Amino acid sequence: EISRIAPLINPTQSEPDMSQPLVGVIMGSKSDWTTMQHAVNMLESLGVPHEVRVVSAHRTPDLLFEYAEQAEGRGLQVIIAGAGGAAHLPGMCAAKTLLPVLGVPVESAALKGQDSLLSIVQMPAGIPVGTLAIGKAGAANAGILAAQILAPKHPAIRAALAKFRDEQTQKVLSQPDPREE
Ligand code: RP5
Repeated sequence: EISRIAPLINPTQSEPDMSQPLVGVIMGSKSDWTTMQHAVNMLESLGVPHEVRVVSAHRTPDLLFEYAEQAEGRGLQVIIAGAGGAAHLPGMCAAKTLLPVLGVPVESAALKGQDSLLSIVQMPAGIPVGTLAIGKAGAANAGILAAQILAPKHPAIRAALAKFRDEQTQKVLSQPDPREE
């Protein structure tokens, strides 16, 4: 019966406090920003409170452990970790937290990010990393997926996601001829 189905949105749930980050976006190097900015842009456009940090698994391993261990206690609910090459940042981060970790393989110069992808996606059973596509698409989708993880408890984020989907659909439908600008 319809009446037994809980409403999709509970109006009593509070809107996100923008001063309390819910998503931590970390990356192995400043050089990853060109890619990872697409995750951050998506979080911004969906109204998801977030923070951004360079945390390197091999150059600052103690900082990585500290960040991952403290993330949940600081109120984060999802971590997006981008790295390239021997990209162990997402996996090591996931090993030190119970928060869901989304991994973004950054496109490397030598192997076009296939090294990053395989390093991140091939986690042994027990410590999952939700791995996205290489590069810009993966970063943008990590931002969207983080918002989708948060959406059930945050009606404003859910509404932003619904609007984003609708606008994306309308954009395609309104330009059926690919030759038109
Ligand atoms: C990884 O090594 C980083 O995630 C980056 O993608 C790659 C290269 O880093 P830089 O040498 O540009 O700092 O740790």
